[in-house]
Amino acid sequence: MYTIKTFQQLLTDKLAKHQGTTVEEASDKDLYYAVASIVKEEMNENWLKTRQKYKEQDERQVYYISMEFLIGRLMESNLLNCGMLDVCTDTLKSLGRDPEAVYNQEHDAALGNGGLGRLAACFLDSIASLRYAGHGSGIRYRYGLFEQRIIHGNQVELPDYWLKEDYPWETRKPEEALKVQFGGEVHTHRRFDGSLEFSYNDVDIVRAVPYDVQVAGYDNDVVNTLRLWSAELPPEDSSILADSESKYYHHLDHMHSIEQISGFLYPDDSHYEGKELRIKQQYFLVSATLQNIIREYKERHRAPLHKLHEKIVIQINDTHPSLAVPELMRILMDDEGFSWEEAWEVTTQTIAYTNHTTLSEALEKWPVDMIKNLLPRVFMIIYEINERFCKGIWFDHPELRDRIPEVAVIAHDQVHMAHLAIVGSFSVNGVAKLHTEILKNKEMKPFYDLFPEKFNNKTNGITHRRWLLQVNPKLSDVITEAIGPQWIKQPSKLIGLMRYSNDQPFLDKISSVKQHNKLVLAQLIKERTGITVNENSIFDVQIKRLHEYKRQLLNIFHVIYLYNELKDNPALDLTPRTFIFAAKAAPSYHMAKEVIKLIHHVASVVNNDKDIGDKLKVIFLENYNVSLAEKIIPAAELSEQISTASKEASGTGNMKMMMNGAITVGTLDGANIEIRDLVGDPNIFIFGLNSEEVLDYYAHGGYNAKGIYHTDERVRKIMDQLNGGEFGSQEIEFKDIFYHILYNNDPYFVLKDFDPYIETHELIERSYRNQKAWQKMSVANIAYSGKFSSDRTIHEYASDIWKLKPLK
Ligand code: 26W
Repeated sequence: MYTIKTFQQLLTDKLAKHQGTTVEEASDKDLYYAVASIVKEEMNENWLKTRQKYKEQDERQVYYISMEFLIGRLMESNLLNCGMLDVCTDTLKSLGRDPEAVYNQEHDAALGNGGLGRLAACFLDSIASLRYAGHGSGIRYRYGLFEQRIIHGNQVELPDYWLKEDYPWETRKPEEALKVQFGGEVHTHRRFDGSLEFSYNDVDIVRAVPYDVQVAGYDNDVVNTLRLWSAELPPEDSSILADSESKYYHHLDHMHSIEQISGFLYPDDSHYEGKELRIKQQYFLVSATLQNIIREYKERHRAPLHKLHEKIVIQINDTHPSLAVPELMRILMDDEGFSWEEAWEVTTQTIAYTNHTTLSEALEKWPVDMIKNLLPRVFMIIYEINERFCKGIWFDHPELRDRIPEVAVIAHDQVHMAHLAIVGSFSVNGVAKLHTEILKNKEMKPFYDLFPEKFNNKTNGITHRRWLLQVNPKLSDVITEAIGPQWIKQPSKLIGLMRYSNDQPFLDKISSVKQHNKLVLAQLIKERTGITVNENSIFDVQIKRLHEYKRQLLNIFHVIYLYNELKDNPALDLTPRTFIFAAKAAPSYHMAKEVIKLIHHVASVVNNDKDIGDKLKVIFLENYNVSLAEKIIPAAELSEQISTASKEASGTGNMKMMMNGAITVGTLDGANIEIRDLVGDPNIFIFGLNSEEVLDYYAHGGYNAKGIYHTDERVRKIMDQLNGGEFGSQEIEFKDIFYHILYNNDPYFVLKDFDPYIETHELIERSYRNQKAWQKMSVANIAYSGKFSSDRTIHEYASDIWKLKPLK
């Protein structure tokens, strides 16, 4: 392994050879590229070896298809997994350079919206670290998730052109490009043997070019691949000689529309929109991935494709890649000569589906005409899948006949992607216990009645390597000092920390690490916002996408309530608080943007009120992304997980903050329930309606938001302040929020949960005053967080769904 001396030498050579510069002259960017090139070379050899081993051992492999991989920066995680993080950091320091400034040169790769995309990235890390043969497959969007700026409290979106500088972690593989077909007309011919043949007229051909990103396992020499597809004009089309201006422009237009397919990531994860470009992206990803899988299978095996499912399993991340079902059918039948029955057998034993949301407005349904025009052959297959499925129910389950419209793949001129995914796969999983139960007993009940064996739960997880070891080195050291380093490979060992929950010197270390991390965050806040926060205040953190169901509004109502209390009674003995928010709203999500604006306006009133001083501060950090999360999470003391019960499928930020010693204040929703089951009620603050109560209100009514407005003075005051423009100016009022809550009857139960939320925060306040008790709670949370490592999750996927054995 490297020493500072040998690493220095390497770096010097790299700088000289590649950039023609010296350590002294080099910019941070030069150093960044030089280090990246060292790491990439280090991984290359193992990359090759890993592929060879997979070939030799010929075990089952998984392909994880996802429209999103929110990988963030890769420099530190690659260095860490290759065992070079410390030596690299020390070397840079020894050269008088700031390692963080060098690492920060990397543009945060935001090829995802939030939870679902970050989960995919954590899974890749765990798959490689556990030595599984797993490949990620996604899209190389030229523009990632928009960059958020706040102007006068309003979110504005800037394009995220993350590829404007060389991306050192990718390798373009043009020789492995494939073709994906869109549009055209299908003609059916009958062959002599009676089988059908399909030919096409006037199709548009798109070239799918893979860019491979290495995924290094932790300290195990495994390097897997994340393959990202880019859409290009096929070379034979680009040599067209235009003999007129209009032809030339038409040609450019055509090229542009093809390149658009991998042009940008759709930034909306709340409301499904039937945009044609989006379905093009989905089919592009799925078709390229499946052709690639079949090609690799043929290279590796002499066995016929009838055994595909014995060697390959495909996990689809939500319904976004659910065209994998008809596309695999198409390839097997049209290209490989399978009968329908044979193709169906293989397809439904190969594909497994993960559901990430039960919000009806996010469920994908595509207009039949759109799919028919864009993917005529695929549509024929979907049509046939639907026919056979519905007929099957009619004849085999007469008791379910009147539920056919509810479960049909095609109904009311729409293709229901979740239904397609369930019917076409052998496994359907939710992402936390409660979520899976809601799928089985409510959202997807008729399917559960039909195929109970398909349904299973896989509670989410996060990679503790990035989210603890990498982002919180000081805490990691304290942990290792106490229980040894085994937790790094076996995170369940963190439970050993419970032995120290009465050990005052240990508790002191934990709390001084937190204090240090708070100071670092306070500095960042100062740099980015100009606001000085009290580093002895409670750091109360809510960081996640902005959604009504996540209820940032409830949090800001609490802030307003405290502000009002302090104004009424300046002598109130209150432990100072810093409320930290970060959140992006989907560009078209009006209510979410109103909440961002409200947070800013409340912040400017509270932060500038001399009576309040540093008792309350409200901080909104703009442009929330993976790198910002890495800076906030180690400093969090309170983790706000306050979704309307039943709405948050799992949550993963809750796990990240718990692992870094924050205490959760939350509803009984998603994985919060499993966190509580582990740490026990004394180590978590649970409040509010539970999912049964919420679902019962939705089903039977009985909730009256106006009633609360009229009876609870605190609520009425806050609402009237919004309506009266007290947190704005004459032009800026928050009437939309006011009317939405009162006249749409507060669909997310903000007012209903207000009182228990306030009461719980009062309890939190009292608990925080007993620092020793708080530290013990913090340790319990870290100790029990091992279960939420994505290593555990991936073990479960590998043993229950994928049936994979680790590489020897
Ligand atoms: C229609 C476009 C669209 C795009 C993305 C709809 C929905 C999505 C995702 C399903 C949203 C998402 O990220 N869901 C989150 O997935 C996480 C990982 O499983 C869970 O932890 C979160 O609770 C869930 O909201």
